[in-house]
Amino acid sequence: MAGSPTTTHCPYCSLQCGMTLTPREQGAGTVLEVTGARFPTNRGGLCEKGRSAAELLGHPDRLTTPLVRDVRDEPFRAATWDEALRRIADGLTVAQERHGPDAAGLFGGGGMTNEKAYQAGKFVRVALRSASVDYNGRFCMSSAAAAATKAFGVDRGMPFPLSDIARADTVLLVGSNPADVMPPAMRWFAAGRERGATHLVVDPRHTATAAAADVHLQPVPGTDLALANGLLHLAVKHRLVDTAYVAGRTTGWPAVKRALRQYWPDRVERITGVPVAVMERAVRLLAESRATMILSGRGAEQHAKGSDTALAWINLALALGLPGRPYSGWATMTGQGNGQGGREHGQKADQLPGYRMLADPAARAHVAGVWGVDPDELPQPGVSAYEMLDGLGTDGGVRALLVMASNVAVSAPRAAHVRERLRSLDFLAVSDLFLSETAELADVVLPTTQWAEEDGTMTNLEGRVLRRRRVTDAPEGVRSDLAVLADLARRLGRGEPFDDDPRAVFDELRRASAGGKADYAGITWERIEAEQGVFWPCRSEDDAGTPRLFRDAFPTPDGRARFHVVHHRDAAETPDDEYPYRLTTGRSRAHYQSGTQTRRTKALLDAEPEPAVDIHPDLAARLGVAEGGDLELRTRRARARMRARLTTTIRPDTVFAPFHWSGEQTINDLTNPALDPASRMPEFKVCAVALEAARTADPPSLRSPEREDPSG
Ligand SMILES: Nc1nc2c(c(=O)[nH]1)N[C@H]1C(S)=C(S)[C@@H](COP(=O)(O)OP(=O)(O)OC[C@H]3O[C@@H](n4cnc5c(=O)[nH]c(N)nc54)[C@H](O)[C@@H]3O)O[C@H]1N2
Ligand SMILES: Nc1nc2c(c(=O)[nH]1)N[C@H]1C(S)=C(S)[C@@H](COP(=O)(O)OP(=O)(O)OC[C@H]3O[C@@H](n4cnc5c(=O)[nH]c(N)nc54)[C@H](O)[C@@H]3O)O[C@H]1N2
Ligand code: SF4
Ligand SMILES: [Mo]
Repeated sequence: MAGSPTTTHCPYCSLQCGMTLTPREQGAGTVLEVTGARFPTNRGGLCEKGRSAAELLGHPDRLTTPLVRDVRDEPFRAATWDEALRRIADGLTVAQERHGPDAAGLFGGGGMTNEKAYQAGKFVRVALRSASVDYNGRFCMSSAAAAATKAFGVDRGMPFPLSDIARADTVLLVGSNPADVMPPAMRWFAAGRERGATHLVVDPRHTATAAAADVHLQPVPGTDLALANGLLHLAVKHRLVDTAYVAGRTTGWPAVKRALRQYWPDRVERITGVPVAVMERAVRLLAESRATMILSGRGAEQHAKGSDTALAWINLALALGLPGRPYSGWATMTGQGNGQGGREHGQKADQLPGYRMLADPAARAHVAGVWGVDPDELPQPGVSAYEMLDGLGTDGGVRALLVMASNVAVSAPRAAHVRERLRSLDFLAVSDLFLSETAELADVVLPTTQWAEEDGTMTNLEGRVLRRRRVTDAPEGVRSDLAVLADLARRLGRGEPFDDDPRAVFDELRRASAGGKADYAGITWERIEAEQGVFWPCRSEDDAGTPRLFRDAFPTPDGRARFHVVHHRDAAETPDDEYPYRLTTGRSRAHYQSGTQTRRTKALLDAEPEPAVDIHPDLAARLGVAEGGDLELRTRRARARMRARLTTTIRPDTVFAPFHWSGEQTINDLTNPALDPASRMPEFKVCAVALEAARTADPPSLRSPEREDPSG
């Protein structure tokens, strides 16, 4: 029997491709067949991750019962929900009694629905009365978000629909590799090129995205800021600045113009390694086109100067008069499924729902009113994600932690240290679909629902609010995070009852966000279905929503965008005699994030069974490493080991490794947690590394001094 098809969205990235799930009988049971749906972002296209997503619904590793243990090194045993939740409530309460309210905390994720993200922030502020909440979006979007807020007065990843890419005449991608990370989005780039558009890519690797483009600028990792300033210096020199736009729509240009004098082309070539002639060509292409877009990705942003780097590219966009012009502007390609919504509704340490700021008295008063608490009872902003993890188990730090929808044991910088901090906690609870590397360290593990088993909303990279639909029942014994947070709030006995119905929570979120920057007040589930998603801000039910921002004004007090003076500085670590090369990290096409999901998917493991380090053949020859040979990577923090993939697509002074793997392939054991002062983003994208052909006989203890615990 074939059941009726239901349309919903992919569980993975922020493209949130529309997909249709159709029940089909297979053997003894029913499986869901996945096909692409004609949604405005993907028009029927799906990548291999989306196509294989349903494999995980009935996966044998799936957690279907809460797990507990009394002693960390003992095996888990199955427990009832009542016991598991009682233990969590006790763990959180005891920590607060002993060490104060902020000793209990929550670490969230940008993959959660808007309703869950909202509930998580409310749970910490109202039920725990704690300041200790932050989430993995800090590792993802925070630099671009900080820059956009400073320059434009609002942070919406793309201020225009994705399909506008096809209408732009020139597109520059900086540190963004959609060919691998959002393959169905490539149709819009291809359509643009068919119309004659010119595309430029800034990436230390000649990626699939760069290969499809017309111009590739291949800088030293961590030098994008200098490159942007250098391009703007040339724009000034060649009188390519849009002076009418600068005078009419911006403030702060004279100081930036003065500061740019230091970025003469030869100096910028020395810093970045990009030849002056290539910069000259690039700036002409950007300035002399009718419609130009600058699209930013994690390559430019995941640096200790990531927010200033994003500001440098925004300066260039403003000087060329792009933001608000048709099919033009600066945008960042948000990453996680709900990376955008996840940062709007209050799981970030300094934010409240609707993109309100927790430190703002008016924002506190509004949200406290919706939550039925006194504004003075709301905590003040807490610390950022890495700072929270680094302080776990210490004086003044979190002692009892609930991790929801993130696998920090693999994905946080200096991850071996983070695992050690997680082990030092008085109490750790993790909610996940599988026993992730973080869950392996916990006292209590909660099994949670997957995308096709729940209703809710997600906000994609365009700021379009979508409906995730429940298609199938969750396995017996599994509960949604929404219900878990409501139950825990009841057990903690503080505040008014929390709802566990996603629609009721969404309606509450609409009220909490009303009047804020990310205003969802006018968005209803019915409208989302009728209109293929609704773009925020949407202030009332007769407001059509806002697909394109900045046409007439910027949401700043004076309506103008702001230039910022920003200067190049070295990465937190630069190569030296001991660590002579640069390591950069990122994604490969078949795997997703910490790999909890995709390392369990047969189709994806077949496509990419293990990780590899990209290394230039010249460097490999110097090290004596052959194709497929084992390479040992060593930084000031730890060692890792991976196979070498020899490729001329990478600079000879730099290696690239994916972060999707665990065990001795945990590349984040090596990465540098140096933080951006404004966004608190860690420097995932560059650190100094030593490389050596690995001797296979090395015992594991010699390979990884920090990794004493075999579970790490
Ligand atoms: N297959 C797959 N797709 C994904 C994900 C996944 O894990 N797997 N994750 C999703 C998420 S959460 C995100 S945030 C997005 C991320 O999407 P992207 O930002 O496109 O992905 P990354 O691979 O992290 O980085 C992009 C590029 O930055 C380059 N780079 C490294 N250092 C530098 C530098 O200093 N300067 C510049 N200009 N470039 C540099 C890398 O070589 C890489 O090609 O992808 C989303 N989609
Ligand atoms: N070296 C390096 N490190 C990086 C990056 C990089 O480029 N380089 N990129 C960073 C970026 S951009 C990101 S976004 C982070 C992501 O890193 P993580 O936060 O670790 O991302 P995921 O692997 O998506 O983790 C989500 C976990 O939650 C589970 N899960 C999925 N949905 C739900 C749900 O609804 N509820 C619950 N309770 N669990 C759920 C999944 O099984 C998975 O274990 O990694 C960062 N780390
Ligand atoms: S591009 Fe992203 S949303 Fe689309 S199918 Fe692939 S993982 Fe899913
Ligand atoms: Mo991300």
